[in-house]
This record gives sequence, C-alpha cells and structure tokens, in this order.
Amino acid sequence: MSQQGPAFDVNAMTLTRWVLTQQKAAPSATGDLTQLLNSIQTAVKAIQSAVRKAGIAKLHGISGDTNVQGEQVKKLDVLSNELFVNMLKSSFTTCLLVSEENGEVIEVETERQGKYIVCFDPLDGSSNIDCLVSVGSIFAIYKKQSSGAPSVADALRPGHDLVAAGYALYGSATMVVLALGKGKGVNGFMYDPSIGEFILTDPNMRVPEKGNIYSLNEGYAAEWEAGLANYVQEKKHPKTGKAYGARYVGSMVADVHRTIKYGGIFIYPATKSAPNGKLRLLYECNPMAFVVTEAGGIASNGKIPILDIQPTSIHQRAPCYLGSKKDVEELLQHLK
Ligand code: P6P
Repeated sequence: MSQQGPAFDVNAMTLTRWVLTQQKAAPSATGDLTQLLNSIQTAVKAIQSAVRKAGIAKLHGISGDTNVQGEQVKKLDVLSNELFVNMLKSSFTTCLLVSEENGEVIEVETERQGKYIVCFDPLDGSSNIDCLVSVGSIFAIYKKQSSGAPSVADALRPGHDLVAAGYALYGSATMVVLALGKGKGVNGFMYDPSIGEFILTDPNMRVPEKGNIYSLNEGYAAEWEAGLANYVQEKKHPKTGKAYGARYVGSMVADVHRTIKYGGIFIYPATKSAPNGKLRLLYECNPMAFVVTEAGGIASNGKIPILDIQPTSIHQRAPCYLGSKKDVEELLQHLK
C-alpha cells in the first residue's frame, strides 16, 4: 500500500546548503563565513523557539521573574543577546562584536578570534513582545581590514564595507533574509520546524520599483520637517491617482520586510527633538540598507545613502528613508 502523507522534499535547499554552495563558488573562500552564518542560524533557531513559547515559559516581562520551577528567567532580549554572543564567539570566526544590548564593544578572547566583526540587534522591537507583535534579529558583518588587535575602529566603517547582512523575522512564520553582496542578491529562507531547517522559499527577492504603502509613526507629525509633512499629505491626498495605504507595525524588521515584499517606503525620520531619528546606524539602518539596496531599492538618511555614512560611535542613530526606488526618490525631492 503506498505511504500517504505530504510530499517530503528529499533535496530541499536549506540555508546551510545554500551558504555552502556560495562558499564553494568563491575560489578564495575559506569557509569561515559559512561557519559564522551557521552560528547565527543556530542563535536564530533558539531565539525563535524562546519567542514562540515566551508566554508559556513566562519569558515575558522584566528580568528577575522566576518561572514555575522557581528558576530565574531572563528577559527575552537578554536571552537573545547571550545566544548571539555565545554562538558567535564559539564559531571561532569573529574578533569583535557590537550589540544593541552592550554599551561597549565585545572583544572576543584571543584564542577564539577570527577575522569578522559582527554588529547586531539580537531582538529588535522587543517592546512589542508582550502584545505578540512580530519582532526580529538584525545582523551586519564586516571583515577585519586593520592589522593588530581588534578595536572599535574596526566596527566604525561605512555600510558599503559590509560583506554580508540580514535579518530574522519572528512573525506568523520565522524567516531569515540574507544578502552576501557582490551581486549575489537577496534570498529568503522560511523555517520548517518539522525538520529544524531554513528552506529557500524566496529566491532573488527584489523591491518593487514603486509601491503604494507608506510606513512611519504619524504620532510624531508635529515634529516633522515641512518636506516630510508635504510628502505624507500628498500620499493621502494625491492630485492624481489613488491614495497610498498606511501600514506601521512599530517593529523595524516587520516594516522593512513588508516594504521589500510589497514595495513602498519605510521612514524613521529626523525630527526637531531627535535630529538623527531613533534607529541605530550600525545594527539597524546599515544592515537593512544593505539588504534593501542589494534587492534593488534605495536607503537614504535624507541627504546621502545610508551605506556611505562614516560612523563615529557604535550606538549612533541615523534618519532612515528606505524602500522602492521611485518612492524614496520622490520623498528625497520633498526633503530638498
Ligand atoms: P516608534 C522598536 O523599538 C524600534 O527600535 C524599531 O524596531 C521600530 O522601527 C521603532 O523602534 C519604532 O519606534 O518610535 O515608532 O515606537
């Protein structure tokens, strides 16, 4: 009798296989980046598991709680940060880490050092966790260029120096989106919990040239510069054509992923009280700008491409206007 049940793909293109394929296609590759990306994959698998059982395991709320076993539970973003730090350090491929959760750079101990610097936000949007809104992890990878011991200068480099960047979205499903630069494009891998692997479901993701969605927090409208206010007004009351739709999750990974998939524009602007906006350059704006740019979109700080900004401190902020080429260009005209 034939076995009934869903077709099982015995040759699935997993993230692990895909990264290995890229390595083998690059003559100078040593396999270190493969090892690094696999360590990020492990951290993401563990985070997605914690995020999805947070309510049950009482992982929500402030740190210091105790769970039913009386164990001290870590706040999800503390847990996520420790997972990233431990997996990256034990990959023997990194020498310096910059985390949203750590005030100073983390230098990897000499005996475990490798040639990469990783800037990451282990759980972006974590303030949304308790109401079950999507959250994400964001990462950006540089190869060390300087000689001698690693220092903060090795992380203070423009985003166009990145060798790879991406994010994990813990949404209705979990997806890793990865860009390796050098024209390799942007690829999306959906997590299949039945086999514990990320499967290539969105090959060669491209940002539509123009969309019909604008995404920003309109609660700050009183603080917007005139150009931005005029742009948003025009999206709502166009002289010709249909008005744009408004979508804003308040979780950068969710808002940017939707912008890549559907097109349109995501904005976290400069305002009168926050002239550099809110989003952090090294581990929010740069990695997202790298992915969006590799997918054919545009990412600007309102004056220059985000990837051209020369960082001066590891937690500095930058205004962020990114998405479909035509939509961002139209906004930039209004900001002039
Ligand atoms: P606001 C989440 O706290 C975050 O860092 C990003 O993920 C998100 O895009 C932004 O802040 C939301 O900020 O001011 O609109 O709540």
